[in-house]
Amino acid sequence: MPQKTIRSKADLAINGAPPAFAEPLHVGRPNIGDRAKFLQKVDQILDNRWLTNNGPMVQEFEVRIAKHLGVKHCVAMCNGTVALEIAIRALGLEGEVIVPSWTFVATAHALYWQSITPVFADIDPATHNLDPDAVRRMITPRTSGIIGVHIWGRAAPIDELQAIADEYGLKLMFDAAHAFGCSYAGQTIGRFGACEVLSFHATKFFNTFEGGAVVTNDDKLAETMRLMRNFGFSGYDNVIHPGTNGKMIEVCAAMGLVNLEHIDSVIEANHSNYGAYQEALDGIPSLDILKYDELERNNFQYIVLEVDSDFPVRRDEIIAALHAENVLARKYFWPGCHGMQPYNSLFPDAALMLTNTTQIADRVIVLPNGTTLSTKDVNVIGKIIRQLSL
Ligand code: T4K
Repeated sequence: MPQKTIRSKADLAINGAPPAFAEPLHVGRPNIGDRAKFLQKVDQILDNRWLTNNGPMVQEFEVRIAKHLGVKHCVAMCNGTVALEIAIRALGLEGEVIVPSWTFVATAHALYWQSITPVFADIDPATHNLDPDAVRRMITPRTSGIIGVHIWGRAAPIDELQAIADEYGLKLMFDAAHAFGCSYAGQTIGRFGACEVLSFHATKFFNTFEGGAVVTNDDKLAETMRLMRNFGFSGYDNVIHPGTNGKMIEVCAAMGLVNLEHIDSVIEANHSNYGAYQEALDGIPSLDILKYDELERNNFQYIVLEVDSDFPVRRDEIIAALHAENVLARKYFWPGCHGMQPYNSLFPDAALMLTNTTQIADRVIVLPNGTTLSTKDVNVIGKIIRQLSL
């Protein structure tokens, strides 16, 4: 609940006024479905004494997710990062893999963790997604694949990336951590490339506490990943493949099943807040709110602002002013993976090829969204930013 009215700069917390919100507003506050139904499922799990290892909740969850996305297989995992690692290994990626630097660091780490070099390609500043021409420029004889990321839930240039992959004989997969419930050319994301990886982390608009999945239409790939996530076991005492522990636990699947029932209302809340942000920020010069294609399905989870250099205060000052008001805005994914360790030591000159990434990284602000945020809250956040623009 907002605490004050903002009529002038003197009403801002950076100028000594009390904060607009008594409690912090987070980016990625979890959306939680029917608590009673969830607790009932937890009781069921405890009664069953079946807590993990492909239990009935996980099996039901996989069927429901696959159906929801219209794909043949959903292989549920303990989190999105392990799902990426397993997909990368199951596809046999090696040497170098082209990825955007403009993504959460897990995309790059999932490769590096397996001694594969992430090669960062630049993005299209209009979409924040991989620029196909930049991808072409980064191909070498060591390149084995491309991981496209549907950043903010807006689809990567899937057809162009597939054409490049086909031309050069590369594997193509997608990090769809942001894109659950989104579409590309009217088709639900989840069916593209060799496979797509989802994250159901607490901060995602649909969560299973921690969780992730690889979705694919490839029977063989799905079978391999099922083995890999459970130490390579095929029945008792019979290990037929190298593997790890990537299993989703029952209580996470239960959370997912309950939250899945509420998914439409979460998207509705996100969409409505997004509209409220558009109105609240309308007409502020040198400030843009990232647009979603209304012809596609979106989850509207990410409210992304871009601040031009001629905005009266710098991006970091806006963030500081918002934090003073208890609005914990973020600058995802600054500075880009290439600016983080170990990549900035390994590739100290990477920024030369990543001019759009660097520019975008210096401009973005991500604002809170979700079912815990009200239109009133959005209006107050809009007023704070408007005062900063004067
Ligand atoms: N690929 C992409 C493109 C991704 O964005 C991600 C994850 C992955 C792969 C990997 O998927 P996972 O392995 O995570 O399933 C957060 C999340 O931890 C991460 O899942 C997510 N992307 C990333 C975009 O955001 P941090 O380091 O920013 O998290 P943190 O702890 O700062 O939390 C964010 C905000 O949410 C804070 O203000 C606190 C609030 N919060 C957080 C949690 C966990 C809550 O209010 N309640 C909570 O339970 O990475």
